[in-house]
Amino acid sequence: QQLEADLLIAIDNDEIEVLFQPQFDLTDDSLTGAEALARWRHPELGRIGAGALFAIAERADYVGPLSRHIAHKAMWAAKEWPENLRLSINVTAADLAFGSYTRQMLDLVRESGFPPRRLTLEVTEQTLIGDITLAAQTMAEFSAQGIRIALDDFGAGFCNFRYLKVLPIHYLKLDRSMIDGITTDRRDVAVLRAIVAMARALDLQVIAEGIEDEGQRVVAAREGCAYFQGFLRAQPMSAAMFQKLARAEE
Ligand code: G
Ligand code: G
Ligand code: MN
Ligand code: NA
Repeated sequence: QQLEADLLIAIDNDEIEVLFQPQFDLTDDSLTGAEALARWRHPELGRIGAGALFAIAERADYVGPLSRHIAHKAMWAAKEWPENLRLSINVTAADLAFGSYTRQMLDLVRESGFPPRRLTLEVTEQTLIGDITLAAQTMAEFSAQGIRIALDDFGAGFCNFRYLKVLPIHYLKLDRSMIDGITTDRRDVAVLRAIVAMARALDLQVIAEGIEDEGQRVVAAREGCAYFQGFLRAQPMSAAMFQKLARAEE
């Protein structure tokens, strides 16, 4: 297909864009870092989102190079940030299953000079379907270098609570669908409360994703979530815009 062929030259043509969505502390509203989100600026089709981009990459057998390119761009941007800020990068199933992924990521980290202790890898449950022992091993190798792991989109799929027991993770990132109803439905608050209690017992910090209004921010803070990300405060933005925001918040 044409798109797959286009993708093979997209990196060289610098068509892969990495945006940054700010993340904030729920106790004092301070900026804590950003999640890197990829888009493809296709010369004819315009902007292609990350979901479609990775589906095309999968078909082109090009997930590895694409992921490394995104991680490289994100880390080179992030090393200019104030040193209290963290960078989150998304990880796919194909990444984790790839034998030399850990070594290649750690090489990228070293080359970029971005401190590994300020890096978080966001892993979805869907990513973990397959060899859970291998995933745990890979994560432990990252952990040993100071890199933290977030379980992303938590609550969106089949929550396998066993993951929480066997994986060396630091953050639970609640899916937007877990947040949507917390100002309107008592059951949503009950579920949130139970998850935060469980997270606390497991020494995990909770990140609330998709906070769109002040009411949701207040409830998430009151219920003990540690961090949030959402359109209430900021959309994904260019590296230059994020850099400006970070300087202004310093
Ligand atoms: O920002 P957007 O709505 O396009 O994101 C859609 C999904 O794609 C999100 O779940 C996000 O985690 C994922 N995603 C965005 N950027 C990347 C990336 O660089 N790598 C991977 N593996 N997934 C990404
Ligand atoms: O699943 P993951 O956390 O990687 O997904 C990030 C995606 O969620 C991005 O595409 C981002 O644009 C989107 N997102 C972030 N905050 C909000 C929000 O407040 N509302 C909505 N609708 N989407 C959001
Ligand atoms: Mn994510
Ligand atoms: Na995700």
